Amino acid sequence: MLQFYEKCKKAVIEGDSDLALKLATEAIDKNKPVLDVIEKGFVKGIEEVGRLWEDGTFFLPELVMGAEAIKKALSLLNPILSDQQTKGFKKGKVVIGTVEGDVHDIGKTLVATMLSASGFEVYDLGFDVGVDSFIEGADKWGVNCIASSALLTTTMQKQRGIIEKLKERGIRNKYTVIVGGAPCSRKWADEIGADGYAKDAVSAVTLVGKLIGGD
Ligand code: B1M
Repeated sequence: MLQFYEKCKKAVIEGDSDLALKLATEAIDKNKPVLDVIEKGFVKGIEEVGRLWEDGTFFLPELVMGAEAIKKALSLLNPILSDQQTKGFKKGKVVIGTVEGDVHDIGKTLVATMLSASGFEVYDLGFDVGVDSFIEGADKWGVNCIASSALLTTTMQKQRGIIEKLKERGIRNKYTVIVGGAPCSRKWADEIGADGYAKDAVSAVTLVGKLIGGD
């Protein structure tokens, strides 16, 4: 299995979308554990791409190609992930998105998929989502939780913006607010007054379960 994960990782590092898609198809056909294939294979690949980009080995085209390769694989694997989980009654409603000015949506989509696979009703606003859109969505769908993802140290300030706007409107207590994304931390969540922080998709499910799902 390790060798298979390595192949997935390599396909993303090489920005080979066709191979990534082929490996995702093989994972499904051979009934491999989809979450492991994503996290131990494809995600390791995009993390390495990020590292190589940071140290100057890769340039923007390689970063984009790596992102396209993992997105191709996830377009097949995410729906399967949902189907593999048990679907029971809906535990609560969550609106999720990547904050304004930020197009990183791979991790956010994984979190959204895992939440809906775990029984939450999820409204995914996509990426580059303005503060007002989060709040309008929350209001429109009557959600319990507003979840925002930020991958840039600059855009994470928008997570603070969501909380400030809720306070300004006098509705802060109406929603549970959680944050996540690579530059975020428990400390950041405390600093901005969020109700919770999760470091990855699996802990996001546990966190939301504790906060709104009655777990
Ligand atoms: Co960009 N990028 N990028 N990028 N990119 C980072 C984030 C960076 C760390 C790379 C680096 O320097 N090593 C760096 C940010 C530096 C910083 O702010 N300190 C960076 C930069 C600088 C940029 C640009 C500015 C580059 C440029 O144009 N010069 C630009 C910004 C564009 C913009 O947003 N305005 C840019 C662009 C891009 C691409 C478009 C090419 C592409 C994104 C494609 C896409 O998402 N559709 C991209 C990618 C792929 C990355 C890296 C390599 C990988 C991100 C990723 O998908 N990881 C990234 C480096 C890295 O993170 N190692 C990098 C895999 C994903 C599964 O993990 O998103 O962390 P992640 O999600 C995890 C957890 O964080 C958590 O759960 C997920 C699953 O376990 N999580 C949550 C996420 N959201 C959550 C929400 C929750 C709970 C948990 O609750 C609400």
